[in-house]
Amino acid sequence: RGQNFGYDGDQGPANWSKEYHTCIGKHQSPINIDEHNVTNVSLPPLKLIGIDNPHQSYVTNTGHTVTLKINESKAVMLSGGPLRDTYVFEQLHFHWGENDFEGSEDLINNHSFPMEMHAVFYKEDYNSFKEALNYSDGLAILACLYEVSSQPNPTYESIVKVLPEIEKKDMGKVLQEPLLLESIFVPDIAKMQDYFTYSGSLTTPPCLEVAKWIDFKDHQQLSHDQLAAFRDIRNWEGNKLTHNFRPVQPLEGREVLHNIP
Ligand code: SG7
Ligand code: ZN
Repeated sequence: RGQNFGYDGDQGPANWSKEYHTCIGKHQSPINIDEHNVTNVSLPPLKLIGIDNPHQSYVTNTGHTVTLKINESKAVMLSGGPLRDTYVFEQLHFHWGENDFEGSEDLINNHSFPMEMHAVFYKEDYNSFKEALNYSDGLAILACLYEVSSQPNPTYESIVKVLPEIEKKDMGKVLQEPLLLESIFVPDIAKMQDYFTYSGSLTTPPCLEVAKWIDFKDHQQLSHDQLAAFRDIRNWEGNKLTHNFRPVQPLEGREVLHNIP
């Protein structure tokens, strides 16, 4: 028991609930967001603080994804929008597919994107990420979708370049230059108030239903080669981690809000 879930066959998403009963809840993620079936709203401004100055960053191969953490605690915080409280940045990570036509977890009008980033925040009042997992309002997760571009995205080069050095599970590396998270979190800060939001779960076991999802409508770009570099890292079994996205889950009557800036 523990970290031995995968994305194929016996260990794949269809079998997660055998070991993790919480993966068959009624508020699971990811979902398909049907743009013709969202409720347009005008929420208070979403506030992201601490992303306009560079942070020393540490990138790790977890065997299920690549995560990025910063070394200061409570330096990056999220509040406003659909959130009642303040949330502290924990880590960000990526989901991708084996080709440029799939890989995102949430879909937009049933369309897949080649990659999706999740920036995970926990509610400050709960004092730690682990403790926050016990509460239905424990996490807020920012999601950003990627498209394929012909040119490499220079912002991501520092991350892409260390991937071969963290090829195996539990390998980690400090990025050479401090990273400006603003450029990683949001494609265009001027468009960050345009997003979808809904209540859901972690997209990996134990699939806890503790997250408010906030999906930016704007997309970022990565080149084919940059995307391909992620597919070359190895998973917890030592095989290539060619894909790590969970398929969409039933909406079960949940409402998806679209914030109009
Ligand atoms: C990724 O997604 C990792 C996990 C994360 C999981 O596999 O980022 O985190 C770590 C530290 O390995 O699990 C409990 C947790 O955050 C699910 O997160 S997600 O719902 O945002 N995809
Ligand atoms: Zn994720």
